[in-house]
Amino acid sequence: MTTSLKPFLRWLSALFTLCLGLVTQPTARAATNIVLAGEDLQARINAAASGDVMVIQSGAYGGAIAITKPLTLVRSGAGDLQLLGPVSINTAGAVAVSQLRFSDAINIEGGGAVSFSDCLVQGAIGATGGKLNMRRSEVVGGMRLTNAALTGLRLTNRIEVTAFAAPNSRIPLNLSQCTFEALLSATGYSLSVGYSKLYGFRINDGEATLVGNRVYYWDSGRTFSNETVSGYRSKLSLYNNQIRAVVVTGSGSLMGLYLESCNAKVVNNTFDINCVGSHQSICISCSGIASSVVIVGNILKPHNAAGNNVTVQRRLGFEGRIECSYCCFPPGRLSDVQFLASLETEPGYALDGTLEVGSPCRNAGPPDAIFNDRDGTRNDIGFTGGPLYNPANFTTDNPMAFWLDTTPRKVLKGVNNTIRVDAAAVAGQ
Ligand SMILES: [Ca+2]
Repeated sequence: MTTSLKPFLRWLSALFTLCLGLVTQPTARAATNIVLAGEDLQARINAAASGDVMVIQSGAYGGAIAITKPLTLVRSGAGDLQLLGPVSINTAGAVAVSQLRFSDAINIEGGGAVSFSDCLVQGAIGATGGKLNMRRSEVVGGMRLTNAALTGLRLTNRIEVTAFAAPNSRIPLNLSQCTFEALLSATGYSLSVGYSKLYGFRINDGEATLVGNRVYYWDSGRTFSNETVSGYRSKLSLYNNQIRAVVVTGSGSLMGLYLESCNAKVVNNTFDINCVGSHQSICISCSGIASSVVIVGNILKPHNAAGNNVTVQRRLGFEGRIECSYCCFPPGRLSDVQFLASLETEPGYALDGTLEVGSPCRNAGPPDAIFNDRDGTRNDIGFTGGPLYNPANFTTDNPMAFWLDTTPRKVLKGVNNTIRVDAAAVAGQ
């Protein structure tokens, strides 16, 4: 056997195994049920068999809807398909819904996999257990997850989203290219949030990786301390996030990142924290015990008219280690820590946060090649520096699929894996 054939034969073998897997699955015969406007949707759902597809004509359907078996609900026609009453989904199987508008709340139980594509949910979603998959959908009434996993792609949430599980349960919550217009807070979860817009973020007793996000906290007035991103007894990794906060009036500290008893890596982020009122603006505040905080290549710009601005704060009683290097902060800022190889000068960035041509942050980040920018030059300080900064990740409509032609077929967590792409997909695929 020639070496060049081996990958192909491995692929063929895998394909054969996959096909074998398919034919040995129970051969469910899903029927397609056409539901016409004016029909009793609940009665039609009751009459359908597990695994059936309901093709529902556009229109408004009243009454509460209960789904207690695996089903697929899709819209027929270009008009709005609206379910006016509350919807409950309670099955261990899979339910898939696409192009529906839900006027009321959705309650999900039973531990199954529920997916929404191109849906508008005007009420709240409550989910206990199981797994939610939401694509190109919008939720107006907020989400409350209890032990439920969530994968979101281009998911928009208009109000607060909370996820709750026992400490360090590590239930996955993965979001990319999403928009959260109010606080996203999770307890016990393992979050990965990439290339999304956030208003505020909080993790307790869990872990979170935030890459390439724009976090913008804004408030016209408040009377207590607040933080834009915060962690409590958690492990956090922040790469290439643009973290901005503006508070117009009020008293109390405004923080970009607040860490209490956390281990954190904070690499190549830009903090622009502006408490316009009379109190403190703080980029990073460290508190609690048993903490290790590594801060590398960040722009730290706390500012307000009163001049009470802190780059990195070590709060009273903090027990742990803080390492800061290759950062840039304007002159005259207060700090409780020492910075190594850093610049005390105006970072020079435009309104959108990207570096101006003459910015001193260019090629002034960590010099190790592993931090190099995508163009091969030395790391730029701030959110536009380093290998993970890629503005196209906010906009691509092309999902990518990888065939991992390695043995065994796996990608190691926490290790940089190189995936060679031999054939580019046709545009749009
Ligand atoms: Ca560079």
